[in-house]
Amino acid sequence: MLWSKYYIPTLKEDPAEAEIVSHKLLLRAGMIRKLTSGIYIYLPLGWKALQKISDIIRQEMNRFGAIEIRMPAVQPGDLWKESGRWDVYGRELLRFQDRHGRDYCLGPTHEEVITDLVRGEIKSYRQLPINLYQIQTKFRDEIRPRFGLMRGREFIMKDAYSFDRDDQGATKSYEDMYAAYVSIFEKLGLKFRAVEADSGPIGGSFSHEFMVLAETGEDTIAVCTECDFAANLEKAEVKYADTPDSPADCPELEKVFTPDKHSVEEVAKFLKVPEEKIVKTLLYDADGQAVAVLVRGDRELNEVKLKNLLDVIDLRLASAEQVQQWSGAPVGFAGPVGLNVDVIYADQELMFDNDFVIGANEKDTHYLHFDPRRDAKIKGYYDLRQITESDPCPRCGAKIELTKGIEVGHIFKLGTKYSEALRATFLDENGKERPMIMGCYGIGVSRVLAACIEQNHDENGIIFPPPIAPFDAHLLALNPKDELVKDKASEIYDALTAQGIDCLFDDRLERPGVKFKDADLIGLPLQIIVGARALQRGVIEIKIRHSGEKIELGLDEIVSGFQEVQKKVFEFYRL
Ligand code: 9G3
Repeated sequence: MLWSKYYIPTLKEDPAEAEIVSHKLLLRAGMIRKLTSGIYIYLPLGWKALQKISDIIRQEMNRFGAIEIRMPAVQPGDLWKESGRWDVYGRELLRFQDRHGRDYCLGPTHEEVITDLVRGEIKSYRQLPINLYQIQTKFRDEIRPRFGLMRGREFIMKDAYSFDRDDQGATKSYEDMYAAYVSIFEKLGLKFRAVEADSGPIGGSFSHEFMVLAETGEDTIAVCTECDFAANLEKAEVKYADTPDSPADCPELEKVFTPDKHSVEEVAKFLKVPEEKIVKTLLYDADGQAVAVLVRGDRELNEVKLKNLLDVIDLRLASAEQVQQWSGAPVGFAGPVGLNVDVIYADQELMFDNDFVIGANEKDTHYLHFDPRRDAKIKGYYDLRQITESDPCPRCGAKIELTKGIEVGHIFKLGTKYSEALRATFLDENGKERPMIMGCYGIGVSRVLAACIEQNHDENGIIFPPPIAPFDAHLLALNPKDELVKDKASEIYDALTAQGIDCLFDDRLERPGVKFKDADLIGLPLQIIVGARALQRGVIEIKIRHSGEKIELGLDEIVSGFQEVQKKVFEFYRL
C-alpha cells in the first residue's frame, strides 16, 4: 500500500484529552478519531489491526467448534423485562422507543437475544451442545468514558454463548473456551494470564478473566511464584497456613482519651501501638441493612468479598449521618462494643487474636484490650480482606506477587439463570423437559488493540507484535527524488508483495526524519530503509522495531534476508 494513496493522519503532539499511553498513540498514529465522548471512528490503520485481531479470534473459535452468527445491536425491551434485567440496570443501559412507542435498548450484551433465538430453535437433547458467537458492537452508557478504546461507550466485543444439556457438558464447553482463549492470546503475541475472577451480577458460579500484563492496567492480580494460581484481587482468597494458637487471656476493656485521633495511623502513633493491634470498624449500608465489618488496622477490606457474602445489590459506605446515628459518634470513633447496627462481621484474621484497640463509639475515645469473642456479638468470621504480597499462595503456600493487568477476556459458567428466566428448555433422553445449561464468553476486541499498545510501546511510539500489526513491513524511500532510490524501493515493494508480505510503502516527498519518526510511531515490526548512500555501497537496511537492531542486506538477498529477520522477530514473540 502506498502511503501517498492511503490515509494515515499522524500527529506530532499528544492530544490534551488523552491520559494513557494507548489513547495518545492511537490518536497520534492516525488509528482512531473521536466522534463523541466514548465513541470512536476506526481509521484505516486502526481498522486493519482490529480485523487482524478479529480474524485470529474467529479462527480459534471456529477451531473449537463455535459457530459464527450476527445478532442485531437493537434489542426489544420486552426480552429484558422477561429476563428481569430491564429494571436491574440503570442508565448504563441505553434505552429508546420506536415510532410505535415500543421499548428498545442498544445491546450492551446479548444473553437475552441469544437465549430467545435458541428457545425457539432447540427442542431436543440431540441438538446440544451448541456454541454460537458473534463479533459485534456493544453499547454501554458509561458515566465517564475515558482512556480511548480502553473504556469506550461503543466498543467491539466477541461474545459467545454455549448451551448444554447437563453440567458435565457445560464444564466441557467452559474448558474448551478456556483453551480457545489461551490459544487466541498466544497467537496475538500478547503476554497474558488467565485469573480466577468474581462473577459479579451476571450470575453463574464460576469465571476466569484473561489479563494482558501491563503496569498501566486497572486490575490488580495476585500471581503465585511457584504454582499456576492467579486471581483477580477482587476474588483472591486469603488462606491461613495453620490456625494460630489461641491468645493469652486479655485484660478488661479500658477507655482511653484520644483527642481528635481518627485514623489508624493517628491512633497507633498516639497510643504507641502497632497498626495490627488496632481493629477498624467499617460501617456499610447494604440494601438498607446496617452492617459493620471488623478488619485489622493494617489490612484492606475487600468489598467484592463482602458484597458476595451479604449477597446484596447495593453496598455503600455509611454516610457521616449514618455513622453518627449507628455509633453515636462522629466518623473515626466507631467500634463493635455498643454499636447500633443490624449485624457485625469480622475478617477471619481476628478469630484467633485479642487485646486490640477499637473505637469506643464516643468522640475522641477508644478502648484498649478488645477481645472479639468476649466483647462483641460477631455473626461470623469470613475471608473478607484484600490479599497482600506477604500472604502465602492459597494453593501451595509459596510467595505471591501482585501485578497489574488489563482485562481483555472474561468467561463465565452461567448455569440456568437465563434459560430458566426465558424458559429455554429441551427434552432429554427420557422426554423430560430441562433448562439448558449456559456459558458465556467475551473478548473486548477493541480493548485488545489498546491493551496491546499499553503492553508494547516505547518513547517513540507503538511496537506492534506481528499478528496485530496493520502491515508486516514499513518500507521507507529516504530520498524519493533520487531515481535510483525510487526505483530500487519500488522493486523491493513489488518483490515483497509477490511473496505475500503486506507492505506499507512510505513514498511521500518528506524529509527522512519525518519518515523515521512516523515509522517508529506507527510501530510496524520491521522497517526496510532504502537510502542513496547505502545504495552506493550496494546495501539497504532493515530495522527491527522492538529491539532497534539494524541489519544491512545486499541488494541480491533482500527478500530472503527480510524473511530471515522476520523469522527472528516471530521467535521473539514465541509465534
Ligand atoms: C447491561 C449493561 C452492562 C453490562 C451488562 C448488562 C456487563 C452485563 C456482564 C456481561 C457478561 C458477559 C456475554 C459476553 C461476556 C460477558 N455489563 N455485563 O451483563 F445491561 Cl448496561 O456482559 N456477556
